[in-house]
Amino acid sequence: MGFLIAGVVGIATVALAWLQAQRERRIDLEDLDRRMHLVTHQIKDSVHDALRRPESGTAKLLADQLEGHRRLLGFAVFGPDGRRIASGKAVAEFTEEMKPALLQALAGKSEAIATIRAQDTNLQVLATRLTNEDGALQGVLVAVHEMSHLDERAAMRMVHFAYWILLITFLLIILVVGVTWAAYERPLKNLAEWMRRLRTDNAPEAPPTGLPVALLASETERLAASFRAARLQVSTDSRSITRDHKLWTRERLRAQAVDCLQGGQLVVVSNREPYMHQLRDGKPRLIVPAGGLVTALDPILQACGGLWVAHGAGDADRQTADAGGRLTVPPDDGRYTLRRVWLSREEEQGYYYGLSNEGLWPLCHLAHERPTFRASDWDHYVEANRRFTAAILEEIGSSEATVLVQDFHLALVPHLLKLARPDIRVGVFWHIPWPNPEAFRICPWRAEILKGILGADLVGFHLQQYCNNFLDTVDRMVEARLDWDHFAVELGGRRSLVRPFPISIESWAERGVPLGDALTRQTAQLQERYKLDYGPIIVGVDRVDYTKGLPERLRAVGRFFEKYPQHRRKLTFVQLAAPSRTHLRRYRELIVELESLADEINWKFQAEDWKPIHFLVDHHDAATVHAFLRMASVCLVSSLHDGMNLVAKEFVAAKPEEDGVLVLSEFAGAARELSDALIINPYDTEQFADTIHAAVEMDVPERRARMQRMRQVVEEHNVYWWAATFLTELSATRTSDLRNSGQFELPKGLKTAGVHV
Ligand code: ADQ
Repeated sequence: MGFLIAGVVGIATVALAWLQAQRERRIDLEDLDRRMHLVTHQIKDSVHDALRRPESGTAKLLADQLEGHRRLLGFAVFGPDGRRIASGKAVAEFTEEMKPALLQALAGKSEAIATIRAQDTNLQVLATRLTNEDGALQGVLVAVHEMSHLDERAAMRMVHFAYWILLITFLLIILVVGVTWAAYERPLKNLAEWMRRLRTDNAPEAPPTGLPVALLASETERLAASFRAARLQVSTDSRSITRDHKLWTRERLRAQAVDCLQGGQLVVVSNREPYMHQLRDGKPRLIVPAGGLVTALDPILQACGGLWVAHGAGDADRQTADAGGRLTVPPDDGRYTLRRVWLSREEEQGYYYGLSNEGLWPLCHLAHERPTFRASDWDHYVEANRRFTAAILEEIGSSEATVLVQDFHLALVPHLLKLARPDIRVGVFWHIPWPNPEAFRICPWRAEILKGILGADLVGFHLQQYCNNFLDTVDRMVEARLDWDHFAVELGGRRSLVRPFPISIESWAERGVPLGDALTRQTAQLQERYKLDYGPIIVGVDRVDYTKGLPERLRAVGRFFEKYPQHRRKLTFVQLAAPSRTHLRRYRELIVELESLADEINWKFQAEDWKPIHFLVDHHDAATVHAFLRMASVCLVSSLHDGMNLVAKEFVAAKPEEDGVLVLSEFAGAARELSDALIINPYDTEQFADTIHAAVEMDVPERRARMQRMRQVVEEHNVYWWAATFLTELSATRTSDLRNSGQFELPKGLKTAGVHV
């Protein structure tokens, strides 16, 4: 770079100096012309007179007058026929050089001037035509001037100018560097020093002022706030877990919950119910719906007791609940109450399939699926949120309660609850990512949704990054006061804290799946049923959803068998795929696409009765999911975008023998915690296939070391830890009266009167 700048400055300097020298040479030439004209004019009359005499007398008569002085070499006089009549001594030898100008004058030009190269020098020749009164040609007077001094002077000037330009450039550079140093270097040094002190915990609250770039100043403030929040979080975590070295269990959570609830009731509200009844052969059959939310929250209510309010979506749900829609669950071991909310087909279509799954789901997941927003869906969404709120209020009556609102289906519930009961504590947990403000702003009801969520005292996301995105979104779309230092929002006199709570799972033993001999028997049955007798298996377990990267996964598995043929007939990939949201065309099409992709790959590589891919579309029970995870030597999680992804943690939890390799998408929240997984970009088929190969080939000590570290993370940060930290943080928030603030409006189309208090 330095050479380039020096080169450019050098070329520019030479060019400028040359131009300036040429300009001055032109001026010198004009000056020389003027002088030659003058001296020519002075002797012109004498030459006229002399030419009037006989030719032999002319030279004599002019004699010394034709001699030059210094650089004027002298004159020559020619007759009308071009013959030289007389000349000074010094010009006699330049007759040839005078010819071009002389011929022009003889041809009729009153004055002809020419610059001629002669021997070692340049000559300027001026030929003046002399005529008598009748205009008849008498002769030509030629003046010759030596001009080498002009060239010398031009060269000297060029060097001179070059020096000047270099000097000025040098001074300018010093000036620019000086000014830049004053404007940037010092403030940036202050910033670096402040950052160093921030890291070592001694920094003053505010970052240094006077930063040269405004954007840098505001980003610095946010960075400092995130840093402080993260440190606060780490210190809270280390206080709660490492100090007493005790793992979080159901019992410990129960004790913590009693403390936090202070006699109040614990209420969970979500769209999905933890226990659903479906008609099978005319009889109600119990189903635990597949999904991360149920996996995480059911153990908590089982531990603490309380109430779960959810949509009764099963076709046998009404006949298995009482008149109020209530039943105790789990059905064989009643630990808490499930209150089912009834929605009509039309409401379910608009609120659940429409706004929630075709609008908010793609809006929050950056998986290249365009969200669809319909005004009628929004109306149903508002109405359904009102219904859920009414059910909660009816259940809690006038008692104290802590309500945990779950997920994007119920964004308005926190606000509606606080309108009716400002005294209850409300926390909301958003199970999916929160996108950046640019992505979120396309939602037509963005302000209503944000205000709805901000009814909660505590807003939880899986990752700090989602918290940052949420606060940025609030900052740009709602008239609220942001407290970046404490990660809080103040709106209409209320305060909501925004915090990361990475969700997790309970152990498989606590989920009551078969272990020991029962598991061995179950594994043998599955192997026989699916003909899995060709060595180890690789597994995937997912709801069929376009965010989970399933086509990308199948393509990578196909490429793996193509690129590494040595693994054919020695490994089998099993995908457990739970149909999900099949009412929506996009989801139905995805199942068809996946089945045909699996068929294509199987057709290409299958040999004898070995099939590379087993694509098992079903909602499998927890025992089956566990058995497959336990059997597998490798688990593939390839989400294109995922809030957390519990399957990754379930696989780790299913490996007490500490063997097995997790291949995990960098776009799943779980990748932040499980850094010992092999991290992939699911869009990069080649890298994905190579990583499967690396996972299969990994040596035992490395597999164990990685798995050990991941198991420690999952054991320590289990779902009880998640619930305990959420409840503890929520119980520490102050509730305030929202109704009195007067600034908090109802979402469009909603009347408080509709909420039964
Ligand atoms: P989901 O997208 O539903 O949840 P995920 O975290 O992948 O997310 O959990 C799926 C659950 O369903 C797991 O417990 C898994 O075992 C189970 N499951 C999957 N396929 C199954 C099958 N075929 N049969 C039976 N069970 C199956 C949302 C967010 C996630 C977030 C969770 C929890 O999208 O990012 O991790 O909530 O917050």
